[in-house]
Amino acid sequence: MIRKATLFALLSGAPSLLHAQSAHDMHDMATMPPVAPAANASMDAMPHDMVGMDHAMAMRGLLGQYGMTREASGTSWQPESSPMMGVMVPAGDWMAMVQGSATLVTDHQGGPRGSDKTFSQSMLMGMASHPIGDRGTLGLRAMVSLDALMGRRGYPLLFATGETANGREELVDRQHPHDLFMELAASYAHDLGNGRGLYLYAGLPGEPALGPPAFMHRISGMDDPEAPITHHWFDSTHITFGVVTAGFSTATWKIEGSAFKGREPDQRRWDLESPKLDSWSVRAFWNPTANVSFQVSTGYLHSPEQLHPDQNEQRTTASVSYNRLLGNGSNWASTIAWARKDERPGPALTGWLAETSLRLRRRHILFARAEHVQEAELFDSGPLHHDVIPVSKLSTGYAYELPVGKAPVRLALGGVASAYAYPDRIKPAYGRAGVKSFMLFARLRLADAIG
Ligand SMILES: [Cu+2]
Repeated sequence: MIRKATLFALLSGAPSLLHAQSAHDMHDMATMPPVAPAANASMDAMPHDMVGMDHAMAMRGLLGQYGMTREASGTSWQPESSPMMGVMVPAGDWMAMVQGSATLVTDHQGGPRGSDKTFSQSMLMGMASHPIGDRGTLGLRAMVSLDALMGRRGYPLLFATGETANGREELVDRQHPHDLFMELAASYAHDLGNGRGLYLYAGLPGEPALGPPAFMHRISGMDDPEAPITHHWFDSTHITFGVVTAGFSTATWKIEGSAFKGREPDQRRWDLESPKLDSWSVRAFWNPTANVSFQVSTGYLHSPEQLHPDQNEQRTTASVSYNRLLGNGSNWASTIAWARKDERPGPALTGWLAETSLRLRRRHILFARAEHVQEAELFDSGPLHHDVIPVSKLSTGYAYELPVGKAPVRLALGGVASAYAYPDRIKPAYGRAGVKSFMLFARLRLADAIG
């Protein structure tokens, strides 16, 4: 996390990105409350000695007239008080930022269907914006991942389903790797005045207007090295090969619609896939205060699964995220989300998720995630094939985070443990009782600390 103070320092022409001292000098500024949306959501309201008018423009979001900390993955919103992630890069009259993390994980999933694996997860994202005329903003985003190094079968994760490793079998009790290209997107935003604006976003790949911000990009979820087992209920569309989104926003709410490719990425994770616009979604966000973000969305996914090409899906989600800066490098972020997948033809499957992450004094990170989901893909044959099976999972974790020298990089060392509840009829497959899993991890993240 880069502290807002560091950001101001960099924008004000601090000579070196690696000059960590500035963060300490401006510690008090870092605990400043975030910009209130009601104040026209701009930095203009700030005292002039903190950030000049020129730089105020650079702090705005890519897609609208509000602080850039409101923007999460794709075109999604999060609470504007969310800590700034990443490192600002001086780039002439462009505003540019880099985000990234790399995590080494040792994974043990318990019970007869569990297994062990050590693997790496990674993400590097660059974003840049440039004004066009008086009222326009051009935005560019590129995000890559080396997750595919873990192999096509991804990593063991009990009760995770979705996508395929070989084009023939479903991945079950495994989390698929993410594609090398997670996002290559461009946007144009047009300021209509009074905090209102229109925007257009296109990506190959990109993220359509469906679901809450993707788990690895939302503050409440990014500390947990596990993917949620509800990933294919909420945010599995975060890498979609072909997306066009248009939206309208005000200071506190927005509505947007997407046309996109319904098919999930295939098992070849290193390539770009051909685009299509055969699916649609609509989504609304309401951020009534800097600390809260509500989301509702629904989308039609045409033939999402390569192994069930005749099946379509209507996916509906609702979520609320809450973030609070606690001062002294502490922050508390939480998300509660609900989703329903109507498989057509097929069952209607509900998923719930609640997660929270508490960071204390830039050192201690406590996080937890609870999920409840109706699964229909755990058994690909036998009497339980296509049975709808309710599964609950609870994960709790801790990490100790420390700076790495004077670089804007933080090292976190931590672990997460998970326990489950599931019906008797699947106990022969998953274990009688007390199945537990854990992961130990070491993560480097490009970031300073929380404001
Ligand atoms: Cu994913």
